[in-house]
Amino acid sequence: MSAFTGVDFYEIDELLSEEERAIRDTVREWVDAEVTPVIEAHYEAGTFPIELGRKMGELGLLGANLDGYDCPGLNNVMYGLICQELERGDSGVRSFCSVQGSLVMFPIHAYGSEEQKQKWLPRLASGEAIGCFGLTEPDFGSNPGGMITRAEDKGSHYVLNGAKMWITNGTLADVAVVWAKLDGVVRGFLVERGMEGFSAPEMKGKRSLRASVTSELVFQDVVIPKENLLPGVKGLKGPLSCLNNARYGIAWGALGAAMGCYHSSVDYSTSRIQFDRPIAAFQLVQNKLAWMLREITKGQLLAWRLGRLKDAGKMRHEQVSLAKMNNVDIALRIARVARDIHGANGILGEYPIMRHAANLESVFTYEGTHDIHNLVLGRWITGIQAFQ
Ligand code: TGC
Ligand code: FAD
Repeated sequence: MSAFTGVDFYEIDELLSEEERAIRDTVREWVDAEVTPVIEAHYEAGTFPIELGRKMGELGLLGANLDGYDCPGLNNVMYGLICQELERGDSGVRSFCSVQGSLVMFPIHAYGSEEQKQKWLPRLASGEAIGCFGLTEPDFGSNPGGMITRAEDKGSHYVLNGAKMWITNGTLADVAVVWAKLDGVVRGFLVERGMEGFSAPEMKGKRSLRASVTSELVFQDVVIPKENLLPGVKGLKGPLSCLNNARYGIAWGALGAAMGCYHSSVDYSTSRIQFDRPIAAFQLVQNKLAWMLREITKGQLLAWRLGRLKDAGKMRHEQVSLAKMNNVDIALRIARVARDIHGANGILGEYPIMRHAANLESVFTYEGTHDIHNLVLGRWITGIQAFQ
């Protein structure tokens, strides 16, 4: 395949600073050099390329938009561009970065005690430690407010009981940010690897996000020291505020997967000959390519504007919902059209198409399903919640 040089029909590069472009290009080169050559084998084997996690730390990609505690302190557009390039490699690689930075480091940074920040943030930023985020339960996915995982205050410590499911990086994690009810109120707890009664078995049999570890978290009378409670937040807005950051990154990341599919489709269709002509010469194929470019361009403008709003401190969570929902939706549809353009070859692991398509099925569901985001927008438009 030809080298990927970006998709920039609307000269969006002009809207980026020199530093933003430089960071994107560095990550792009790294993905081409170190992710693309190994990712298909990991996908096939159902393993996460753990060494890439550490490298992401070395490159300053973990917690990239956080300040202090050895975090890189980049702006949110830079963080978005990082997610875009990582997900062009694989959604599982971007997931690792999203979970570590937005779902583990962010809540410790925003809601943790000084001791918690000192203990965890530098190690998480370097990739020396891995984190996970436990919100979803077997019976509470879209409706996390119904969670049954409970902490009891025993005076000198808490005792945690319950289970989480579908937790990215769970089995690998040194620290789990676990959301549980304490006296009926959702609170965040730092559960550490090795605590008695805590286990994190890996979930097997996924046909999507195979180059990512997904786990259950099981808590049986786990003794949690008092200092492991996140002191700075109470209620469901704690985990939901973390999700805003991760969903923001996904809005950019999905564009990367879409760009990978588009790039492969242009390459393939200009070289594949049928009826004595490259298939790109047929109007129907051109229509598909033009549609892909149209949707990617619109998605880029959404993500860029959202990033500027976030950097200005003006981003509303409903705006994140719109961008996550739209960009994942178009990426998934682009992956399906790309599979069509590649004909039978489109089902082979030699091309990234099926991997992206299968991954995006998870991305469509996690971090709020497509329809949950529709309902968030519906509530913003009408003032009426239609969740229940
Ligand atoms: P609701 O009454 O709307 O809100 C409860 C409190 O939270 C506040 N709030 C938010 N705060 C910050 N950001 C947001 N996005 C917020 N949305 C709501 C709200 O103001 C309220 O605050 P307060 O002070 O009044 O208490 O809550 P609800 O129970 O009606 O639920 C709303 C709903 C359905 C939108 C929410 O539960 C939801 O988003 N559900 C989807 C669950 C979800 O996204 N789970 C993701 C799990 S993590 C994951 O998937 C990681 S994948 C990792 C990877 O990348 O690999
Ligand atoms: P459900 O909530 O059961 O939804 C099923 C269907 O019903 C969907 O189409 C949904 O849109 C629809 N639906 C639900 N409620 C309504 C309603 N009120 N109105 C209309 N339609 C509705 N979670 C974590 O906490 N941490 C993680 O790290 C994490 N990683 C994940 C990794 C992977 C690979 C996957 C697949 C999931 C991960 N999740 C994680 C869980 C993810 O967030 C949930 O799967 C997601 O929130 C949806 O929950 P559910 O799967 O239980 O689906």
